[in-house]
Amino acid sequence: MRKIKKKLLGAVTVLSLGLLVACGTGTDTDPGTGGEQPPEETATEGEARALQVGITLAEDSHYYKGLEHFAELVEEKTDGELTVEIFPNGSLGGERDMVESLQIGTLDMVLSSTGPLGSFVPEINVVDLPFLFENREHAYEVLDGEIGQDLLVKLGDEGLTGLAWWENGFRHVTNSKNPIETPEDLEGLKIRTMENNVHMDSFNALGASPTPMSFTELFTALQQKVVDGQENPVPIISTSRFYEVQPYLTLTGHFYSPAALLISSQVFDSLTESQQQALTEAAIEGAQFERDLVAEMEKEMVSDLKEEGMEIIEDIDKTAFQEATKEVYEQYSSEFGAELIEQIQNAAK
Ligand code: EAX
Repeated sequence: MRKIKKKLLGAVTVLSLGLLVACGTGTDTDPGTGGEQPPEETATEGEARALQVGITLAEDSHYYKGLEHFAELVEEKTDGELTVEIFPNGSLGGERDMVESLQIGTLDMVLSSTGPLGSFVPEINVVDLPFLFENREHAYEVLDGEIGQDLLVKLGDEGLTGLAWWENGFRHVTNSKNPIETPEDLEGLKIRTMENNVHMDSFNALGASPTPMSFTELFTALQQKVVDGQENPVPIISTSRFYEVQPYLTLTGHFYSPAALLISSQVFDSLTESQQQALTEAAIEGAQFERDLVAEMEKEMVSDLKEEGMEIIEDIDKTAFQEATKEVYEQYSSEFGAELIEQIQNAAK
């Protein structure tokens, strides 16, 4: 509880800290580049600095635990020059809001799903195509390889520095109406999706009525039956307690859901080169840790959800869902390039 209070207090000061960050850039001096700054402003190295990172998920989530590990790595690698403070539960806004805060420099970092990222870099949506990745290793191959790294670089044009790809895992459908075994069972159901065109078009193709909204509004929307269902990976269904308001879960695994660890480019550029390197290394090592954690949580939490009373439909014919979403590939192949989509599909080992 004390921790929560501290974090809320932190959230109140984050705006002013953000302003400090915005005003405080330019104090970093690289001895090799010009040396125009007056000597009294050259003190970034050795000065402690806290980086705030916002997430929509709860304190027992894979995001939070992964970021705790990341924070330790950052502190270690920078000898305490940089520390990381985590703001969970959407206390700093939804993912889209937080990404915008990074652009203007009022928030340092966010760990965000690809949900809203296509509004900033449309090409990123290619990884959101339904049934694109055969398994998580396939996704890592693509995201950690040239394709995924190019997508992170593209964020640079938007004032965002992509440090590494983390993950949420494969997404599954829950709802309060009826057990879903075939696409027909989704017919007419109002399913909350992320604010993501590919996701919305996929649920349209499945016959559902997709309703995009921020994660921060989702629990209440489910509880008040504004929507019938939603889709998320098992660790999120569990740690966000969706089982309290959603009796049915079908393991559709229809999208793989990556997460990008982003830092405001204004903030990143104000750090020393060694701090930048430490952050990047910690982000990549943190990704490994967080992905392992997701795998572990997925294994344990399916039975936890059963114990919480959810009816879990595990054995479905996925090809029916795959067939139904084929049109989304046709729709997007000119936008993303049929070749790129094929390249991603062929990366499966
Ligand atoms: O990044 O909005 C969602 O459903 C996401 O899975 C969540 O915010 C994690």
